[in-house]
Formats: sequence, C-alpha cells, structure tokens
Amino acid sequence: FNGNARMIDLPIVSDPRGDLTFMEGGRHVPFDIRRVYYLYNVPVDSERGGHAHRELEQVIFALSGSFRMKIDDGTTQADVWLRNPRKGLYIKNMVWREMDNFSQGAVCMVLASHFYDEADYYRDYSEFLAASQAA
Ligand code: T46
Repeated sequence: FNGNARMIDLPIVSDPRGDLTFMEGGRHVPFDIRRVYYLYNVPVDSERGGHAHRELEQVIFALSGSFRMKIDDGTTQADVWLRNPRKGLYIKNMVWREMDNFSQGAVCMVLASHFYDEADYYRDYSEFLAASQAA
C-alpha cells in the first residue's frame, strides 16, 4: 500500500492458561504512543471513520470480533478485515479510512501517535483528495 499502510504482527505467548500479546512503543509500533482509545458497544450496522489525518499515525486492532476498514491514500484503495487481536493495521497520516461491518461485541483498540486534535482531521473527502494529490 505504498508504505502508507501495512499489517503489524505482534508477538504471542500461548500456554494452557491462554494467549498473551504485547506491544512496545518504538519497537512493535513505529511511533511513540501518546494516546490509546477503543470503540465498543458498536451497533452492527454502524459506519465510523470517514476522515483522514494531517499528521496522526495509528495502529488499529480488533481485540474482539471483527470489522472492515476501507483505506484510501488518494491513489490506492484497499479493504482490510481486522479479526485477529495480534495483527494490527498501521495507518500513516494522509490516509482516508472508513469502518463498517462490525460484528456483535466487536472491540476496536487504536494506538495513536498524538493527542486528540480536531484540527488534525480532514472530514471532507474532496479536500483530502486535493491535499493528497498536491503532496
Ligand atoms: C480513527 C478511527 C479509527 C475524543 O474526544 N478523543 C479521541 O481520542 C477520539 C478518537 C475522539 N474524541 C471525540 C471526537 C468526537 O466528538 O469522540 C467523538 C467521536 O469521534 P469520531 O467521530 O472521530 O470517531 P470515529 O470512530 O469515527 O473515528 C475514530 C478516530 O477519531 C479516528 O482517528 O481513525 O476512530
């Protein structure tokens, strides 16, 4: 995906008590983690996202259940199904994302490179496209 998005595989430590997965900032995640948030109690017909970020980089996980991410860097589009809690989708800045097809009880956890800042969002697709093509 032109280096703008890729899957990150995290370690897994399994024993009869269950599985353990961990992530360390600057090691498994290619930025210093400044914020973590999660989506839950998401209705199955919900559509989230519909924006891109000027600077923010994120890694997105389905900790439980599954959902679809549609990503678009202005040149390439892809559909990614997240359903494995040890495989995260790394998304660089300037990538449009939309999320849907949430399974019942899905939990989406996101690691972010910056604090929340509404000024960092493109919420208008044509504005995003113009900016991504000017870059
Ligand atoms: C993204 C996808 C995967 C905060 O106050 N702090 C936060 O850290 C976040 C993420 C959101 N908010 C507020 C802003 C809105 O008033 O929560 C409300 C809902 O946010 P939003 O409509 O942006 O939620 P999603 O699920 O459409 O998008 C979020 C992230 O905003 C976005 O960066 O990539 O999850």
